[in-house]
Amino acid sequence: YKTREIERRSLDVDGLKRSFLEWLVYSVGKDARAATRRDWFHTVALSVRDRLVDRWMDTTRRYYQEDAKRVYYLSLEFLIGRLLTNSLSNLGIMEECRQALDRLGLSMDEVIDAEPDAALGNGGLGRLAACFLDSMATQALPGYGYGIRYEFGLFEQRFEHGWQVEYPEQWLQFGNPWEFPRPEVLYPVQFYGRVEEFRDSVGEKAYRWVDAERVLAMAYDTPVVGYSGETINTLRLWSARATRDFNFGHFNDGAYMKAVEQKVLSENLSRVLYPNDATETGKELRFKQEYFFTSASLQDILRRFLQHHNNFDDLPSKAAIQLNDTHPAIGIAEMMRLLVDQHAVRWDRAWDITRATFAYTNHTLLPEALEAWPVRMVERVLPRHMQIIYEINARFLNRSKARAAGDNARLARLSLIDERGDRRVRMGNLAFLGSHKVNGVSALHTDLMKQTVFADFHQEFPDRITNKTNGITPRRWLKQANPALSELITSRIGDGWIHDLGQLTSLVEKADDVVFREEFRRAKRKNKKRLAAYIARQTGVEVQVDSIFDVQVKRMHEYKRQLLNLLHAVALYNEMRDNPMVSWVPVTKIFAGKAAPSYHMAKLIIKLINDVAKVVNHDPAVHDNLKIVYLPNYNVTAAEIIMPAADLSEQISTAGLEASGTGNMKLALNGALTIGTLDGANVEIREHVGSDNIFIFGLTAEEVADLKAGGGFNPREVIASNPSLKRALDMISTGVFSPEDPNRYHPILQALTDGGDHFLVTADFADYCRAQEAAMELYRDPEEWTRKAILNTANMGWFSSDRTVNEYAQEIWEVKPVRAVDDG
Ligand code: 26W
Repeated sequence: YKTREIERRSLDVDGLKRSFLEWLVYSVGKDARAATRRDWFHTVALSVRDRLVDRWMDTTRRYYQEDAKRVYYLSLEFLIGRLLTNSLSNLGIMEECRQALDRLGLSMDEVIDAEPDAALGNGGLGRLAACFLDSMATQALPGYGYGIRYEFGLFEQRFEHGWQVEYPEQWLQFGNPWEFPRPEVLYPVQFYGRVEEFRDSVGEKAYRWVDAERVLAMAYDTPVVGYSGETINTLRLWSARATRDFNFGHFNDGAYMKAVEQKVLSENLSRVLYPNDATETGKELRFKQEYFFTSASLQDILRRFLQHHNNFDDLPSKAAIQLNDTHPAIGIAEMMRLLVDQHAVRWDRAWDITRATFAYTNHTLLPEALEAWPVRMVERVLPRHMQIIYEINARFLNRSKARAAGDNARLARLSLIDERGDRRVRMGNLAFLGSHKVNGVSALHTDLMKQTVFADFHQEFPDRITNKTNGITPRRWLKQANPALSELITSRIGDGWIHDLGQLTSLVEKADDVVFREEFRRAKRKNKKRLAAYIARQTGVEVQVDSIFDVQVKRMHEYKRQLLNLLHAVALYNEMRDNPMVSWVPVTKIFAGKAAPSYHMAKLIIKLINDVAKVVNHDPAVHDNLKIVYLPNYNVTAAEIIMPAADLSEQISTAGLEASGTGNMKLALNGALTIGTLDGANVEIREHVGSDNIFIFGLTAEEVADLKAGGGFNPREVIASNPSLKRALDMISTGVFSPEDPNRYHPILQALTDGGDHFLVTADFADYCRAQEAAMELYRDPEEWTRKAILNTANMGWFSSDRTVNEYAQEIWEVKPVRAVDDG
C-alpha cells in the first residue's frame, strides 16, 4: 500500500515510468506489447490525473474552510481542447514524462496525438470560457465552471468534393480519463406541468409548480490545473439521466417500451452541442438544455452556500454568478423561483439578492443572435418561470423613468416581452435587468452596446455597463503551442512571463538586436515547417515555407468576410498571371473554420474557396507563388499548430460586427502581423502594438453606420469602378472556378450586388488590396518584418486572460485569491 501511494505522487522519471506500467496493466488491462497508442494515452492521462488529486482536494478544502466567495461561470460552451499537454506543462513535468515514455520506447508526441479534443463549444465564446478557467486557477481564484457534458461535441468537418459535410464528434467513445463521475451529485430538473396558487402559512398568495416532468442532472467533474499546479479548480458538467421511474415500476406490455422511449428522450438533453454560432433557431430542445444546466448549477450553488449559512442575506458576498451570454439567463427567473417558492424569501428581498449575485457578459450585437424565446413556448415548458418573468417586468416597467415621461415607445423597448408579431421573451433584457453588472468584450463593442442594443437600459442604469476586453491564456497559446518561441523568450527574459505576460515588454529593445531577430525568425520558420507538413498531410498541397503564411482561421460567417480575403486571392492570381516577369512575394492563403450546418451561404463560400484553390494550386503560370488551402476540421488542436506559424493574421470583419475576436490575440502574440479593420479588439491591439506595426484598412464602425443610414452605397457602382474586383467577380460568375456548374455561385454574386452587399465587401475591397500590397512589400525586407513581429509579441502582454479575469474579479465579482498556506 505504501509503495502504491508513492507511485501515485512521484514526479520523477522513474516514478512516472512505474506508474505507467502499473496503470497499463491494472486499469487499462493491457500488456505493453499489445497496447495501442490510445491505451498509452489513457495510461499516461490516468497517471497524471493521480498527481492532481491531492492538490485538487487541497484546493477544494481551502475554499471550504475559508468559506471563500466563489465565482460560478455558467456557460453552455467550454471549448477546452486536449488536456494532456496542458496538465503536464502546468505541473511542470513535461520533460520527465517524455523521458519516462522514452525509456518505454514510446514517442510522447504520438501519445499526445491520441487524445481527442473536448470540443464542447462553437468558437470564441466557448474558448474564452476555457481560457478564463485556466486564468482563474492560475491566480488561485475560487472559480467553478458549470456547463453541459455533451455526448457529441461540435461536429467533425470533412470536405467531399469541396463541400462541407458534418460527422458526429464522438469524443467520449473510448472513455474520458479526465472526468470524475459523481453519481451522488444529482438534481431534479422539471419541465412542463402547470402552476397552482395557494395560501401560505401566513395567508399570503404562493405558487407551486405541479404535474411537471422530471429529468435528473448528474455531475461530472474535471480538474482545472492552474500554472504551477498550486490551485486546481473544478469544471462541473451536467449529464441528463432519466428518473428512477423509468427503471423500476411495473409496466404492461405497451407501457414498457413507451417508458424506455421516454428515458431515451429525456437523456437527449445532454446529447449534442448546437452547432449554431450567432443564429438563434428557436428550438425547444435548445431552450430545455439552457434551463437544464442552469437549474442544476443553481441548485448546486445554493446547496454549497447553505452548508455554511442559514439564510440568503449573505449569498451575494459568497457567490458571484457570471452569465456567459444570455444562454443561462433563465437563471435569473430560476433563482427567483428557488428563493421565493422553495425558500420562502420575500419577493423584494429575493430580487435584491438575485441582482447582487448575477452579472452578464454580452458577446454579440448581431440581431439574429439575440435570444428571444416565444412566450407560448416558455409558458408551456416553464410555466412558473413565465409568471415570474411577467412579475419582474411589471414591477420594472411600473417604476421606470420612461413610464414617468409617458414615453410608450421607449417602454416597449425596455419590456422583457417583445410584443411585435408572435410575443417573445427578450433574454438580453432579462439578463440586463437581473444583473448588477453587464459587460461587453472590447472597448468598441461596449461603446456600441451603449449606443445600440442596450441604449435604453443604459440610460435607465448608467452605471451598469462596463467593459472587460477579452484575453487568452499564455500557457496554452504561447508556452504549450509554441515551444520554440517560448524557449527563446525565456532564454532572454526568464520565465516570469508565463504568469505575468506584461513582462514581455522587456523584449521591445530586442527588436533592434540582429541576433535576436535571427533567432526569432528561426523559431517562426520551425513552426511554419510544422504547419507545412500538417497542410500536406491534411490536404495534399505542398506549400513553400518561405511564402507569407496568410492566415484566416475562425468560424465561417459572412460578417467575418472570408469572401473579401478570397476575392483578394483571385485578384492576386490574375496579377501574377498577367505579370509573370515580376518577382512576386510568394503567398500561401490558409483558411480554416466550420460553417453552421444550416448556414447555406457560409457553406457555399467554403466550396468557392476550395474551387478557387483547385484552379490556382494547379496553374503552372503562377509558379507556385500563390497557394490556397482550406484546412478541414478547425479545432483547438489545429489552432495550436496554426497560430505559431502565421506571418499575417486576417481580422477583416465589417467594422462594428465582431464583438472582440480572440484569434486576433493568439496570432499577434505568436508574432503575426495583423491586417485588419478597426473592429472589436483590433482597435486595442493597434493601441498596444503601435499603428506602424499593424495593417489597418477599411471603413470604421462609424463610417459603416453613416453609410447604412445614408443609404448612399451602390455596390454595382463600386464594382464597375474597380477593374480588378470586376474581373474577379466575372470569373466567379462565368464559372471559371466551377465549369461543371457555372451558376453555382450566383447566390454569392447576388448578395454582393442586388442584395446590397450587406457586409460591405465591395466597399472595402480597394483599401484591403492596398493594405495587402503593403504587407507583401514589407515581407521583402525580412529584418524590418521581423522587427515588427517582435514588437507585436512584446506588446501583446496586456491581452492575457489573467488580466481580463483580474478585472472581472475586482470590478464585478469582488473575489480574492485564496492561496495555499505556505508549509514552510
Ligand atoms: C444562439 C446562437 C448563438 C450561439 C453563439 C448566438 C451567439 C453565440 C456566440 C455569442 C457567438 C460567439 O462565440 N461570439 C464571440 O465571442 C467571442 C468571445 O467574447 C468574441 O471574441 C467574438 O467576437 C464573438 O463573435
